[in-house]
Amino acid sequence: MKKRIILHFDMDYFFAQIEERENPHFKGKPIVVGADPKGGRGRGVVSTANYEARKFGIKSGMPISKAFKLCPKAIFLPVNMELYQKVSEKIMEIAKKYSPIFGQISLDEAYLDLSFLFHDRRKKEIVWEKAKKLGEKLKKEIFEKERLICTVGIGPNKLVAKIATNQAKPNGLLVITPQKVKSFLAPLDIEEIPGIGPKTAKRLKSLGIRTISQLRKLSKEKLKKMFGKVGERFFEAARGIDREPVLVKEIVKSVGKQITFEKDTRDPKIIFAEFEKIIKAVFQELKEGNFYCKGIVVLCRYFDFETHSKSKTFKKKTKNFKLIKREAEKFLLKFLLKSKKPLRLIGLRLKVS
Ligand code: DCP
Ligand code: CA
Ligand code: CA
Repeated sequence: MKKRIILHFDMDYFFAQIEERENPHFKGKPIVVGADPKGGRGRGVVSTANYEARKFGIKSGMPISKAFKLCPKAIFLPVNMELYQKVSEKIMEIAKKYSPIFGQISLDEAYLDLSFLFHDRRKKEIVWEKAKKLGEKLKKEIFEKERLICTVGIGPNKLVAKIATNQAKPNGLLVITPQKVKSFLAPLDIEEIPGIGPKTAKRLKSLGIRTISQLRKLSKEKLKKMFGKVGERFFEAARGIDREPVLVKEIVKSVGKQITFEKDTRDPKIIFAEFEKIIKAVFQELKEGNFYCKGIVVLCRYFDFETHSKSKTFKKKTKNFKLIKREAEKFLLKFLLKSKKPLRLIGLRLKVS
């Protein structure tokens, strides 16, 4: 495979940082963006928190009631998605100019393939030095135009670039040249490898494997036996190998809404009435964005946090409210029939174009 240079960047504490920018008097104080904590009785979750709030142990995805317990004096703000989306678009417009091979993977992060730097036939070291300069320039431009900080990771592939970003957070820039890949990865926790979540990590840790260098002791066959096809990817990732190209394809756009019931419920009247409100709100967004709907995802969380989703892609993209509503309600009904457990949350997302 041809030698590559990949840059990855990710905005630091994205939603909370935008709120800090919009409200300078919040700076230096703990900020939590997410559901309404309702004095500790709120039932939603934390979207993100700034570093001051993280010092109290507050994290993305945590119940908002727990965040409130950890730091009641934090500033709790609702999610202003419209604003974050606008800011995201501006940032991506800036980043895109740095390479024709640009792949956005979420609101606040993207990869850039900088391999064109190799075309300039000078020494290899100079190429990596130039990549670093581009990374610095990107950070500077985002800060000057948007007043927001981010972290940049640069490496010979997406895997190493992304891990470099995570290691350099916040407001950092880390370049891992091919010669340094193995020693860079060696001491890191296995969970730094994308795809190794808490469950996989637990199985590996039961074998005494905590770091990436320890992971290298397992053969490809053993990993394949344990985890199937992804096991092979873990084997390669432990050695810093990753062949995934930067995909220029646009990220799937979607519009959606979810609600957490005030009280867990099985009452179909309440459930379908709330769902109808969700459908209407989401359909309104579809209209405002002048989008077509390509498919739907219905989400349901039972009282014990067990979460399921059902999705469907339409044969033809549509704007037909009745059709979308019927399909969405069918899925919701299936969830109600599948289990007798009360529901905590329901949601609907439309894939659009
Ligand atoms: N987000 C969310 N719910 C989650 C995780 C993230 O709503 N469970 C939102 C809020 C984040 C944004 O997505 O600001 C980007 O997610 P990141 O994982 O990149 O986290 P942050 O940007 O907040 O922090 P970091 O500085 O660690 O990247
Ligand atoms: Ca981020
Ligand atoms: Ca991110």
